[in-house]
Amino acid sequence: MITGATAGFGWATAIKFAQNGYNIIITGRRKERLNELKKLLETYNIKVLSLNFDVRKRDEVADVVKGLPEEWKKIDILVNNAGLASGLDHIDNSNIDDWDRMVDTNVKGLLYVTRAVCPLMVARGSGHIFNIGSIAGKGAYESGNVYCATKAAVDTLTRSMRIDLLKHNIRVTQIAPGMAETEFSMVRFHGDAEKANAVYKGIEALTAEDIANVIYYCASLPPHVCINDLVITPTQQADVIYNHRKI
Ligand code: NDP
Ligand code: 8X3
Repeated sequence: MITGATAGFGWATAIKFAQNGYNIIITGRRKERLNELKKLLETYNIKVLSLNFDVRKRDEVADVVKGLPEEWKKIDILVNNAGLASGLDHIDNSNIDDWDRMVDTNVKGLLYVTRAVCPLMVARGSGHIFNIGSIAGKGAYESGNVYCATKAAVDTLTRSMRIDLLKHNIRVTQIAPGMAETEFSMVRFHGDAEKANAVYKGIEALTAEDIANVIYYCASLPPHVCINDLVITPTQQADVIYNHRKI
């Protein structure tokens, strides 16, 4: 089950797992994108269930998971990927709606989905949860304030979840990427393509496929091996502050 499969990492991850024979539950808010992805995934001869919901809607998340057909309740892998940055402004000048959007999606949404899916894994005594954090959760940068804080929350939640789920044989892995060229920056800058493109200028950024490959690698290790935390940046980026642009 992949949240936020309509673009970027989620989309690429769905394809990677489909290529390797997994049946997949894809989720997101944009229905047409889900329909398009479902058709594409089905070309790999797997089963696909498409669920159109917003991770911020607590009751809807619970109801959708509760209403899963029996055969789809055996979720082996949950990829908590749905998330976003909204705005890039100093703390004294930010749009509070942007803050709400990030906290509600990146932290509360991830929790709602986890709370709904986890008991299914606990009941079966196995499972693997991936939380998509960020290098923004490992260090703060100017104007990153609330986005960084939400990803720091994902970092801490991942560690705590791993402890809580230890006795249930559930692997919990955080993937913490650096700069990756997806729709992320277009969303962050509210559709301003010039600002979005400037983020990656002179940098060979990560691709969504790079992240999908890493997730698949972690998932395909033997069941007694759990990658706890994986930070991945482009070679031209050292951390949230230092990068080397070739311009
Ligand atoms: P994209 O914008 O390309 O994809 C984001 C996905 O999240 C979309 O499928 C979107 O679907 C979904 N989503 C957003 N809000 C909601 C919501 N409320 N309910 C359901 N789905 C939602 O970005 P990325 O693929 O780059 O981002 C994926 C994750 O990776 C995010 O958590 C992001 O913070 C993180 N990340 C990204 C990095 C980057 O540089 N790109 C680096 C580090 C981490 P829809 O709009 O259809 O609902
Ligand atoms: C996205 C990476 O550095 O733009 O999570 O915050 S960064």
